[in-house]
Amino acid sequence: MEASMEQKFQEKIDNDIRIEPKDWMPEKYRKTLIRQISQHAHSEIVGMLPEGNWITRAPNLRRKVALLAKVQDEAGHGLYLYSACETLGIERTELIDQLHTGKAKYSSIFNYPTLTWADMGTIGWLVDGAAIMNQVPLCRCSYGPYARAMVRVCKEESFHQRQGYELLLTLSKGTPEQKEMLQESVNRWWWPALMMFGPNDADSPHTAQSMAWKIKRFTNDELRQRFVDMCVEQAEILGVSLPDPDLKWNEERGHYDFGEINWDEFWNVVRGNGPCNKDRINTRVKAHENGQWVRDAASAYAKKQSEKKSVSVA
Ligand code: BYC
Repeated sequence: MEASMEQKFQEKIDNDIRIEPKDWMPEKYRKTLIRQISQHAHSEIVGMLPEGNWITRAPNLRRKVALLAKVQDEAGHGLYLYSACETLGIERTELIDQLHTGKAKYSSIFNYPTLTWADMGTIGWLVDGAAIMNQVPLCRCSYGPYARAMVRVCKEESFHQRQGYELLLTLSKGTPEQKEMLQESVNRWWWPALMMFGPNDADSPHTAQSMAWKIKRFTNDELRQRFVDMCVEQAEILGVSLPDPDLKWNEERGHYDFGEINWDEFWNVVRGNGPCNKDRINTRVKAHENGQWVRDAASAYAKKQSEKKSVSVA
């Protein structure tokens, strides 16, 4: 019985028919989606912290407004993604608890510190750039609510990437100190940005199954390669070098070759020992506790409204 349900499910996937919340799905598909979508939602929420640090220090009103809007967008992305995840039969409180207790992962990139103003531009260029590369194919993910959420997320991410690149372009035309700040920032973020795509395909336990289910449309290495190819030209326009002596065009492959990622550093950060992991989680837990009164007020209001409704129906 189960086998034929699974066959029908796979046929739908193979024919690019979306899976919706009430459709039958294998338990492993549901669990994989909960893992990936919640990790993604957590990344958006934790991702507000490195940039939030710089809102009060933005150099002018235009930059402050753009940065505020970007950080707010990320809160919104977290909320759509938590909602998409809840359609799989898990409560948001449980998801948030998994983040706070360290059971759920979030992107490694947000465990690095933002030391200079140039980091606001570099995050937009490289981190949002990598996010777009990874997320545009997710608009064609087989699970309907995730795919639909990603359409809006990607539109907003494109604005984030542009604001970052434009910020860096301004620095690239500035004083020698500004140019130096730009290069130093790119030097720190380049390798962590490449790590965002996850382990090499050979070491990725989930890729093969997620590709068969069309949750992922490209492998980690395919997306990473596209990202490197795209960045080289953009770096030239900015007049910065990318900190990789092995980066060079390979005529035969039609792609840039690049050096080996420091996977020890990657796994160390993923396991909770990066420069900012503890600080990020502590800050999130504190913010959540401080927001308890807002949740209480919202539930009290919702309860009052539903009482009023039931009185008027009666
Ligand atoms: N950091 O078999 P794999 C953003 C984990 S951008 C931490 O390849 P999968 C934003 C992985 O979870 C960032 N952990 O897994 C941008 C798995 O561990 P578990 C968020 C990582 O799922 C700007 C293990 O390593 N984007 O949101 O097939 C501003 C093996 O990996 C990382 C998304 O989440 C990492 N970098 O592929 C604000 C996009 N990489 O779960 C916000 C959606 C891997 O077995 N997610 N791991 O314990 C995806 O596309 C995929 O989940 C990944 C990983 C490509 C990230």
